[in-house]
Amino acid sequence: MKIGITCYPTYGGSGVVATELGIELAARGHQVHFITSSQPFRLTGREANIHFHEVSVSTYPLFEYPPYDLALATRMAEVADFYSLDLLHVHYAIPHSVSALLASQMLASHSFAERRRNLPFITTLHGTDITLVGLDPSYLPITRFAIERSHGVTAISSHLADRTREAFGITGEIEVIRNFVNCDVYARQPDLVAEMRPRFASANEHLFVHLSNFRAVKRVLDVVEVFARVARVLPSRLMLIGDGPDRSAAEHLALRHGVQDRIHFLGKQDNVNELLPLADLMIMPSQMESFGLAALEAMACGVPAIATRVGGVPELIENHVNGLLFEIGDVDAMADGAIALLKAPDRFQAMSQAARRTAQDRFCTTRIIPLYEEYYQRVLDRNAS
Ligand code: GMT
Repeated sequence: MKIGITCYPTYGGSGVVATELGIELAARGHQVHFITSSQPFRLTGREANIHFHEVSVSTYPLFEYPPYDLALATRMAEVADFYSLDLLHVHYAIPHSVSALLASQMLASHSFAERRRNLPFITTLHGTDITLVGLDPSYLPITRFAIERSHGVTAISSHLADRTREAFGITGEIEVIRNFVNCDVYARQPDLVAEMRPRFASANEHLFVHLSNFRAVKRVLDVVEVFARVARVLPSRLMLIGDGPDRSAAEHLALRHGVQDRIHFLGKQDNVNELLPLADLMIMPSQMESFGLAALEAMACGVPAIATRVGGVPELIENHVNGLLFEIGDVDAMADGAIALLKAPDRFQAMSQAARRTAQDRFCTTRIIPLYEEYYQRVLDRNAS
């Protein structure tokens, strides 16, 4: 198939899923065209079967807000026409599904190209496009409209599919295709761990990790609170991977607790598959997670997560089996849970193995990518005229 993919190309779960999906589809022989504002950060630019089309938004003194959505719609239509794309797959509803709708309508009309073409588009909902941004009164009607007009809609968890039906009154089909991880790339390689771990923790210390875009919804301050409590009892270090609005507040809190020297603020990192396996436990105390891709990536590396019982997280983490679940903001219970687990090596080992097994058995690329291929075919068959 010839597939156009649009996503936010910078750091963030939806962009990661879109990029990894493109890479996996290309490896299976599909031609994948990324139509994005810059090259997605997990692409090297050297992958076979992957093409990148930059959306450039020209500015003009009159434009207080450069019209990215229109430039994107135009580029989508041009690329679809020139490369005879079979479909577009957009990740994150706002504004990508609206641009795709426009592109699809442009291609169906005589005014754009001599040959009218049918270009179905699929919208994948990731979370904040529905739960936060999409519910903003200024975005809700257009988001609902573009979702309803999509030729296919997928959601990354059952929770998000239900939430979309409730909040937007969507009655059409929403296919649940959960997030995935490449279990060969995300895996603990003992030699690499032995080489890299001493940079972050000594042999007698426990190592925690948190990975996010440091937005309020991630509750990074709770990560520091949990870690500070653990560090009072057990020799420990913390790797904070990512950057965003709450980073400086996290730094101040670390100073207040006197744990600043025990925390590695690593900023944005490309090689998270090499960093995650170094840790013992992940901390993901989010206010909301429609899925929790960061936890899945850690679990594939045998690193269970201490997480909150929110959104789609319980579809991934089974409490006391492959991780631990807590109520939002209960940092004391999270710290106590982590300490108790780390003091019981057999229980910790069993949980680490269960985490890896969950990733392999339920969320591996080999299991999930065919679901996308089948869904693409279904949408194409339905829309063949
Ligand atoms: O969590 C974010 O702020 C980023 C956001 C995104 O779209 O980039 O993440 C959402 O999509 C991820 C990939 O599908 C999910 O793993 C996250 O759970 C989801 N975030 C929220 O629902 C808050």
